[in-house]
Amino acid sequence: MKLLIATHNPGKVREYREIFHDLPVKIVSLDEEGITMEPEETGKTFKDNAVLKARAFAGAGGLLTLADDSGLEIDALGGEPGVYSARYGGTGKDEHVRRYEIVLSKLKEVPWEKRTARFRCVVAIATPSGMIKTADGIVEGMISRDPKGSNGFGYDPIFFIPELNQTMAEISPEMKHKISHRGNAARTSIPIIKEMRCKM
Ligand code: ITT
Repeated sequence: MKLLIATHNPGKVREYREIFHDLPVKIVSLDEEGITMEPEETGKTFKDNAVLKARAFAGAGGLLTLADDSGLEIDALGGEPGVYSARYGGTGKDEHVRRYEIVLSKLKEVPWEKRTARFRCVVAIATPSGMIKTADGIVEGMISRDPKGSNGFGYDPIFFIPELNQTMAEISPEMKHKISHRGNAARTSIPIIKEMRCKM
């Protein structure tokens, strides 16, 4: 049985492969299945967009499909970039450095105690016949003053975890999966995947 990880973000594909390494399904990516469509993310919430992506790709691929919508919520910016995390400051694919630099410059005058933020992830799992379930995860942290570390992807170099005294890009992948929004959402989704696999 295949599980399609329906994302065009290679960082997400890598993380799901690692988190689900002992799940009794064959993890496949959009590239491996030759699926090139990119549904427009018109939802106002992470859940709306996760559901929209999972439905569209399950229909296109005919497989049990997992999609995630995720992002960074910064309290001092009223929850921005939120659902716009992948498009903050433009839609270019490889512009994550520019994106976190925009965040850092917007927070220049913001004192440390007001730099609270969280990563949020909603996972949606869909079957081609239209069954759909969701799971979510969260991790709290602070926006650092400077980027640090080269692991992970996206905003990880500026997401500081006080308990570990490191950014999300400095910790190991194993530690990231243990504490992260995606790790938490993925673990909650394991029984859902096992159940839906039996109904395919
Ligand atoms: P797909 O829609 O194809 O899955 P995407 O990258 O556009 O890829 P999202 O719309 O869910 O995905 O946007 C998520 C963005 O939030 C992502 O591009 C990063 O900028 C940020 N993000 C999400 N999870 C992250 C993580 O674990 N570490 C760092 N940044 C993350």
